[in-house]
Amino acid sequence: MRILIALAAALTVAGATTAQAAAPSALAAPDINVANVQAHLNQFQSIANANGGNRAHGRPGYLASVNWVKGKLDAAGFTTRVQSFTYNGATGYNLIADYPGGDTNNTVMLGGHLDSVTSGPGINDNGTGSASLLEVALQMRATGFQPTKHVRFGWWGAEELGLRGSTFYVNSLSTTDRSKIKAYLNFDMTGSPNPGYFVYSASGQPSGSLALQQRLQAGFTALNVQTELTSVGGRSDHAAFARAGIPVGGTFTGAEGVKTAAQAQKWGGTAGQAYDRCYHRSCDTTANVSTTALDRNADVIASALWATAA
Ligand code: DPN
Ligand code: ZN
Repeated sequence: MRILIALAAALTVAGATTAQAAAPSALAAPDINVANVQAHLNQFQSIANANGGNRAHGRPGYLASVNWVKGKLDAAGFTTRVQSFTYNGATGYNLIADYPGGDTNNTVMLGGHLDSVTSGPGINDNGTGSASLLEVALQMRATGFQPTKHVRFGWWGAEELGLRGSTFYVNSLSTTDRSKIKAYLNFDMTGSPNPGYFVYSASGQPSGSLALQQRLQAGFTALNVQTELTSVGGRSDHAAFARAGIPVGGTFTGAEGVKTAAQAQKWGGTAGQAYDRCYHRSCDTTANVSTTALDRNADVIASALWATAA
């Protein structure tokens, strides 16, 4: 009798385990569809085309980019806010989007800059990070992800003029609100045409950054992609968060730097050539993107978010 009960219990457990394995778990990060990310990039390109060829601070293509991303997030149920600031005699905008739910005392933030330089449409720099973050945000809702922690996204203005938007945002927070942000992940240039696979080094960053670095590395390992650590220092929007003592991390596929022979061996592409030959140029269009790098980084963003906010 006892044995029979134990056997029945074991069968039930086995059945439940099988059912769980067959159905997608609510906790597993989704595989981000790169075609959706590319569709967002096409939208950024169209916005630039319709607005004098760029999406730069103080130009109409920037605000059009903000409004378009905001519309997608509003439709998906995010709580959005446009934060204005002034720089160089022009109004700049940060777009902040909160995913409903989760413990706001334990907030995870992800962000990237939405502005381009004036010389081009800024599709790799930084349509890629912007579009990937948007798609990951939309997939949170689509998959019904209900993390324990609160999740907030930021699309920053005027990065190209000295990290102005992200700095303004961090400075605008009270000490209390700043302390509620437990992690910040930054994505700036994730589809370079001759890509490297770089993860921000936690060395010299606030304590807690190493866990983020390792989570991003694990995301690439799961895709069988080797990575290198890079010290991006103060070159992107994580800098203001790091200065405030918030753990930071991020990924990067390279800008004006040149791919070495050893890197071409492990990643493919062309040694002796820049990761992005169109960096800050008019040719930074939708043609200036590695779909493979874009896809891998979008998947890594999702896996890091699902693991960090769980
Ligand atoms: N932030 C990029 C730029 O505005 O030109 C370059 C960059 C991105 C550098 C990420 C390092 C890391
Ligand atoms: Zn740039």
